[in-house]
Amino acid sequence: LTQALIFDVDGTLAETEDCHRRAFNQTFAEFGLKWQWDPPLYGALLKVSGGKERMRAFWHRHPHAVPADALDELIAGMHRRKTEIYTQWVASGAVALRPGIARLIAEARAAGLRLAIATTTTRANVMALMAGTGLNPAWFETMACSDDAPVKKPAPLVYALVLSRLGLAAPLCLAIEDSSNGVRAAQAAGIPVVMSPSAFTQGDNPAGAKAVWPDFGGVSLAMLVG
Ligand code: XBP
Ligand code: MG
Repeated sequence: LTQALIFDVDGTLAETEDCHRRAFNQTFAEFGLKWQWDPPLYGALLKVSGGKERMRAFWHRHPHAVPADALDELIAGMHRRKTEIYTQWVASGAVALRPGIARLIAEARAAGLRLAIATTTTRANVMALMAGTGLNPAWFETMACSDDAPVKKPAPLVYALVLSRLGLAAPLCLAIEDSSNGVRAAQAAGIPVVMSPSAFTQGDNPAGAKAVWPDFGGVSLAMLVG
């Protein structure tokens, strides 16, 4: 019997990735770099989870733009600025929750299920998204973010951390994801997982997900945990 729902954030709670993409691009321009990520390129870069890791992966394709010994500091600075831009946008309502998410969270709370967050994004991004979409952070018993789990999805670390904080065995939880990286992370932690691909993860391999839906609008709590 499922006792806890563990939600991914980016792509699952909301279609945040285009906001991330535009925040990266604004940052690159402010830092005087000629990097610009259009949607198809960003879709490919999303295979690397984590903003800092994504920028580093891109640099490996275009190493001439920045000398290697300047890279760590540049990426750290750009990631701080990107987080500033992104949090400002989402806190002021730039993205809405995906269909069905607010209802499922309300139904789960009413049914006494425990709620948690497992994400490879920065904690400040999660707090800003919740502020901008009317989710109360207090509804979530624990939120494991990149700040706590530096080895990112598809590694299971962030999910293992949530399990230990909840004090629950993996089969008593259900993970809710939008991407192949997320499904693989949950599965590697032993947690049953369902998936609804987001705009940027339509082509992702759903292998390992016990159900796949186009969105959560038609998904009842009984379908999730029944
Ligand atoms: C989401 C991500 C995040 C965001 C950027 O993956 O990969 O990196 O794109 O956030 P998931 P940061 O939904 O699987 O958690 O810039 O804060 O890293
Ligand atoms: Mg996601």
